Amino acid sequence: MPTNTMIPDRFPRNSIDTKATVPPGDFFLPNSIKNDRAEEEFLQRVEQLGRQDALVITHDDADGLTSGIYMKDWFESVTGHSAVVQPTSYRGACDLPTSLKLLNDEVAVRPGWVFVTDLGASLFEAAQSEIKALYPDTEVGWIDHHQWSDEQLSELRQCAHSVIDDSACATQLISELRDGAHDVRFPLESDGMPVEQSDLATVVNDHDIWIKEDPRSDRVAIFAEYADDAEYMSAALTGIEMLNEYDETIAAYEEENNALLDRLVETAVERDVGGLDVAIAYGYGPSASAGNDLVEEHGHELAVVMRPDGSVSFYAHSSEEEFTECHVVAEQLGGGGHPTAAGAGLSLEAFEEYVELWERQNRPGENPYVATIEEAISTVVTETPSA
Ligand SMILES: [Mn+2]
Repeated sequence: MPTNTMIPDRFPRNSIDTKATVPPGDFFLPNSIKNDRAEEEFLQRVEQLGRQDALVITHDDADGLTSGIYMKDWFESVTGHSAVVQPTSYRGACDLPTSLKLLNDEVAVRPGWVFVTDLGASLFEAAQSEIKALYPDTEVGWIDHHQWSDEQLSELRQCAHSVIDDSACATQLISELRDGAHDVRFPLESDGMPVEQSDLATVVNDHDIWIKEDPRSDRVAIFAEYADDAEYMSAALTGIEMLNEYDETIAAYEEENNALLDRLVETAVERDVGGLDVAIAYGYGPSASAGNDLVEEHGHELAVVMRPDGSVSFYAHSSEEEFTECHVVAEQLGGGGHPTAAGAGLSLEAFEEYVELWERQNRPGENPYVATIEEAISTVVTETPSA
């Protein structure tokens, strides 16, 4: 099957409108092909490693990519051996459990170390049997800052060296460990984090744990989101200097992000659903920022952002003084979340269904899924007597 050439001219992706409404090329590939490709790439990466080397598996956001590349840098500088980084998403192709299974089943020479950074307890549960099967050939070190239950932590400690601490993001935890400034001991010598990297770690932390005091943190996040993983990681290795060196690249990504944001907010339609003032936006882009603008600045009680891939997000005022049932609406559609931010996925079963949606791109009011979403909202609104 042809790969990139299978996207016809009918689906260009070269303007803000098309970037907002046309899914990226590989959206049209069957999952089985996406999975095979990701697994093949993973195996090629890991086959370069010897017994003394390390594999780092991490999340693919700013904190994940930065912590992954800093873990590699730390390991390589204190051991003199090599490490490779495998960025993954929670539900994407070749996720953590799949990667570890491949390592157990398909790789002839397994690396002596696997480090996992910025990935949470749900993945540990899914990968636990593979982690146990790696030992004693391979040892595992896990650094994370998400919520873990006591039971999960005690299971983790039985099969891995763990640093689970919610006081700072994963990148910042690695910075502290490498500086010898963390209470927990990790089985790698603390040789001192390069200052430039510590400075970037502070900015990543500001973003990742929502301190949001440093104006540079949004630039870092946008760079991580829009650049290729490899490009971002090689830039992050230079530390805070990255923001100067890549100033123009980041500015271009920011411009695109802002244009996508404006488009989402400007094309949103207003609906009254069971007495609730709802704004419905359609398109790819920074959906949390768009949702935030629609409720906080434009005064809607609930913002709905639908994407061409069938995913949909709900946002309400963070003050929790108005609508606080976003998670209940999302649950009606098979998703979930929090009272003021939640998400779900509508199933686009056929290609035709997608095209139908795409052709109505600039008219969210006519979108065939709006009725489904409004129904979910109105069920919740009628069940909840207003305060
Ligand atoms: Mn993180």
